[in-house]
Amino acid sequence: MGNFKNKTIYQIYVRSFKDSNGDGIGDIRGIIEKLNYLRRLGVDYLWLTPIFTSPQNDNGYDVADYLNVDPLFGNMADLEELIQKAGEKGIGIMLDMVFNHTSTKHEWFKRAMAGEEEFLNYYIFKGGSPDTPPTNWKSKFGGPAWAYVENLNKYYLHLFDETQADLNWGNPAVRENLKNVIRFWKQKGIKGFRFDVINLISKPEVFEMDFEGDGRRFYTDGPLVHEYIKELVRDTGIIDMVTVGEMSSTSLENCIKYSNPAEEELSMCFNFHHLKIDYKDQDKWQVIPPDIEKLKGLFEAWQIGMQKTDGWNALFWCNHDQPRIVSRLGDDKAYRVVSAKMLATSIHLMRGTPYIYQGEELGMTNAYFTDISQYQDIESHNYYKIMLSQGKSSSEALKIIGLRSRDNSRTPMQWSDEEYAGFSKNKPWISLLDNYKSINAENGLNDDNSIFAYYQKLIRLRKEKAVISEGGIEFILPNTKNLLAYRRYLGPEEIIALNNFSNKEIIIGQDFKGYKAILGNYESPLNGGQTLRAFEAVVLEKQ
Ligand code: TEU
Ligand code: CA
Repeated sequence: MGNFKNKTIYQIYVRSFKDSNGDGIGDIRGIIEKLNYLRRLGVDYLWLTPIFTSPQNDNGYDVADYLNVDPLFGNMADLEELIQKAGEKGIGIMLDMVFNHTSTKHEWFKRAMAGEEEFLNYYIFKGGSPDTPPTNWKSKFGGPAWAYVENLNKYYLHLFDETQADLNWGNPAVRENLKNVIRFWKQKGIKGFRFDVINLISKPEVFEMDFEGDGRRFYTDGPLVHEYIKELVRDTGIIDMVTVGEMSSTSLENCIKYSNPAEEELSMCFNFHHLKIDYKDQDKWQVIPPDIEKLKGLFEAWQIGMQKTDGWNALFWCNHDQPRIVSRLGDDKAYRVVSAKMLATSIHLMRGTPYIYQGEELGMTNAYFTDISQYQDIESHNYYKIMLSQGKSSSEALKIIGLRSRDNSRTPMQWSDEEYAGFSKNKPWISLLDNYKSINAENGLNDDNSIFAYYQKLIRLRKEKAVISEGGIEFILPNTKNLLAYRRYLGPEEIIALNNFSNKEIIIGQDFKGYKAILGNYESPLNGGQTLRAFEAVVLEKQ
């Protein structure tokens, strides 16, 4: 297994990072322009969201050709230059492999639609009549998971959009083709891979109706998923690279297996349980206040569960599918800077590999769009319609979309206070936030107390202190409400992180004698951490 324990990974949502040619869409040359910024931050890998040829119905998660760069983002030479120049700065490039499904514009799907038997078997086609789909499963983007094709008199499965057809991993030819994709990019100098919804690739033998849910229990962490991953990793020789699987609605038990080095599957897993603490009944579209005590319980269960079994977590709050964390669990008004730093502290010192999503290091906020036309995301539009059809008023629906939309994190990166936030010379593909005049990278770079400077310190600490990258973890003071506290240990070394998730003072009542504060988000920690102010975070080291 590669050494990733003291590394930090930065996620780039390419279309919103930096536009180099003025078409309003971020691109590969834009990333090249910003390599010095990324180096200053101190990150080790850049995970680029899909840059492959795509009709862009789901912003590149609908791939039409895995071996080419979409002209929207540049060309192969640009990507090669990025790999080269990033490499010179000690930064590796990771690509995002969308292997559960292809775009319906992919050659394979087109040939299936033409009725070619060989290619029908690349996807999951089932017989049925126009009004009886094979099962009642739901797409994760709303509506049925099956689309009917009249001339074939068959349905195909799409767990996501209708234009994203699920591949049939049971077909060895599919698996071989996907291995060739990995081999191709590996030989270009790619240093790691993120695998999109990789725990959904193994579908059950028999397709059953789901009378309890949307069908996910039949295909999540499916019957052959571990075998398929092992085979892919072994046959492409990527065991020493950094690999992360995005695991949708997964279980701890499965993530232990996916990430345990002895299993030779992946380096680590993303799971989303900690980001559902403000969902009612696990339903993203039913908003409730975040349950911090539940959050603490989940962190503890996953951290301790992974530690006991030699599994490894990806540590993250934000990505291109999630609202901005400072708007969600912090306070993006009165305590924006302090709460952004606390949220960073709370996960960066845990056992696992931290991920930073572009703009998180600036404390970028949710979009606060006021009109449905400002949203670009397919999921937001689908659910807006679904909510209206369920009888919600448009203002109720907009309020929910405002809190939940994936576009919250997809607004253009705020580089400076120049026009269009220094992101582009022209109007960006999605609305900019008004707050870019004050929240921007230039300000972050010029202020020793900025959120950016704080992330630099966290990244450096992980490299300097083996207790953070390699040490054990134990949760402490679990009964103190709104406090997330843990102790890291390695031989004589010890670190304690105290994080106040509320805007009220917390009295801890323990004096931590013999410890010294080495980092905090307030000027000076009170009483060595006995009292924590609103959203205060303190990191103590044993002397
Ligand atoms: O996301 C998978 C996924 O589970 C999310 O889309 C999730 O269902 C959604 O955000 C819930 O609201 C991955 C990618 O990260 C996402 O951008 C893609 O749209 C999706 O897969 C399909 O490829
Ligand atoms: Ca561009």
